[in-house]
Amino acid sequence: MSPSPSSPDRGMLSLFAALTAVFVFVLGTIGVIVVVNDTASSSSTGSGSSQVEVTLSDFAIAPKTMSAAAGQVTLSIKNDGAVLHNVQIAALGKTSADLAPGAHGTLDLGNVAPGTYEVICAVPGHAAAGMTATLVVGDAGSSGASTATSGSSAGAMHTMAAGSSTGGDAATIDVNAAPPDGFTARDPNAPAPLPGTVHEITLEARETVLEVAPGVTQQMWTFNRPGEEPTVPGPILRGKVGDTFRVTLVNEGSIQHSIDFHASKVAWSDEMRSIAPGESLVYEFTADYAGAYMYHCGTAPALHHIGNGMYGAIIIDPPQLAPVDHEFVMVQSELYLGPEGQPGDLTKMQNDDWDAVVFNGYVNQYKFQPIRVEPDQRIRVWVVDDGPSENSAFHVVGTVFDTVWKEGSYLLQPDARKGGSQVLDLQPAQGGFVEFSLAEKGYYPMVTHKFSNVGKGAMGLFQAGDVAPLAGGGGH
Ligand SMILES: [Cu+2]
Repeated sequence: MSPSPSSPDRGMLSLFAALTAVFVFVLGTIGVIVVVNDTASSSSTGSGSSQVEVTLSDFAIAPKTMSAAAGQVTLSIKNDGAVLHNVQIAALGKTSADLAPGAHGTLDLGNVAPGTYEVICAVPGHAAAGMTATLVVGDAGSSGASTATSGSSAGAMHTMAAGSSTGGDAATIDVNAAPPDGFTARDPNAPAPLPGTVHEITLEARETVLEVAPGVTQQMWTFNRPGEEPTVPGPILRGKVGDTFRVTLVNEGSIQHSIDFHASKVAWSDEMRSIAPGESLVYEFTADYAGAYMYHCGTAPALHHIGNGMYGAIIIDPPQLAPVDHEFVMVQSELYLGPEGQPGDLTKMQNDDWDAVVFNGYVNQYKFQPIRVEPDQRIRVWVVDDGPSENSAFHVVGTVFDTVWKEGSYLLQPDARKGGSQVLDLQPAQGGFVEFSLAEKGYYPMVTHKFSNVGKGAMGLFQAGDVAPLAGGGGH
């Protein structure tokens, strides 16, 4: 097995940190805008030097307010957390190296003028999770240094969630905008089950700028097979009950990541541990249970890693799965936009304040490129709700499901009772499939029937037979 950066004890700390991050955030976040005293000369010397002890944890910086005399200032930093952290004072242009759990480091700030400076951990999401503090240099109060406290305004939070103090405003989605020329929707077809019974799979974790809606890009955190483009959701894996999956996760990113297959029974503190950039681990399990399962990164704050795209689906077919004409996969998830090209906004994730709900990672993509089938063909759609936080009421307008399989069990199959189903209801991390046919030529919208989300990107179309394109290149 590969190097283990976290012992079980640290893992437990990490879980606790993940579970409490939201509370830490609520109690601990103070946004401070730095305004350095204009009258203090940066060339002043001879004021002596000072060293400030700083302790990092998941997810706080202690002390919350630190002070130093004007002049040479050095931070002596210890990471008491279970994941990588650093220290950044953007107003001084200073960022420490990433410190591993248990590691010490120093950050030489140089000759610092009197003033009040915002201190954060610049690992994405960590500032929004609570890792902010204030450094007061000199007698800032009486020397005329001015400070401005922004409190917990949304704007300040957005900046912090991006892990940058130059982030700017969140990107916005125009749900009526058409994708750019050359746009290709993600292939909605379900892959065939992997051949054989032992599956050697490598997944790379990385941070990648992807388009998530027409004209809108975000730095998504992703899984991809080697040599393939990173996507959100990650690759759809598929096998049979009894198959062994031997997955090597390689962290090709710049922050820690991990993976958690809901189809497996393994120790959370071993296979699901977080690994640092450049590290890898092997996650092996036998799929003993049929299901349409979520997989995801669980690195704290897990909400940020999942909300930022680190999820996919692994399908373990039930025995005697009936033949159909088409099989598709829809992964429903939310988008919480940060500034253009930057990571999603953890504060929005904490508040269930999504900007979009999407099928297979892109706003309304199958509205603009309908999924082509023929009338009366038998269609199976696997649906997995990867959330992180919103449910799904999967519905196809203009048809009735005659087969529903949810969370490992058939809820409905064709028989003499002639039952029909209108919605596959899924909570976050649930999955299943529906089967149906489309009776006539035409277009059939696919939605989550939680209708507030339809206008936020959770809309696609099936096209049965040759029919004229809809006005505007899609449906309504
Ligand atoms: Cu991750």
